[in-house]
Amino acid sequence: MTIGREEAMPTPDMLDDNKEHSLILIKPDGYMRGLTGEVLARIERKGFKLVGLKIKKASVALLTEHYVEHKEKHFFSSLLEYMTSGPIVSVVVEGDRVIESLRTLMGATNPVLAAPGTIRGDLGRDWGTSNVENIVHGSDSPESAAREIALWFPELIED
Ligand code: D4T
Repeated sequence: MTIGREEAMPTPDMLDDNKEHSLILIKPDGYMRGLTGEVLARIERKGFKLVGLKIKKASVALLTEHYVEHKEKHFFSSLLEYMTSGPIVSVVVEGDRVIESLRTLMGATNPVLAAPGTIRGDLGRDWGTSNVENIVHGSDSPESAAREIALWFPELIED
């Protein structure tokens, strides 16, 4: 009997607690510019595994939770406007030291300052808008990753 690919590699229905995970978002500018494949390819070529993936327009409630640490900042309302301007691709990525590795791969927050070779450094720029359009988000610590994955992928988390 031939073993189908599905049988050989089942879709995860829960995350392995023993592995490190990061939540990546391809933000509306990245999605609308057709950079989803490029960003995912860079993550995969780096050697990490995609274990959750969806495309949706995020609600203000979800984004307010996601960016709760910035709620009082002057740029919060323009950040919400930018993040609701189109669909977002949310991704759970798995692998050793994935959080730190993906922060390095993404580059500095401001794409004007991000180093060449990074996602933001190679693909981002200033578009003359009031918000920083920087293509991707990546969790910045294990605590943030756990919180963010529970928000964007509650179905992958054990109760
Ligand atoms: P995210 O969280 O989106 O991966 O980005 P960073 O981790 O690199 O940066 P951040 O949390 O400091 O900022 C979150 C988000 O807010 C936007 N932003 C930030 C902005 O519009 N104006 C600003 O002055 C700053 C600091 C960009 C990213």
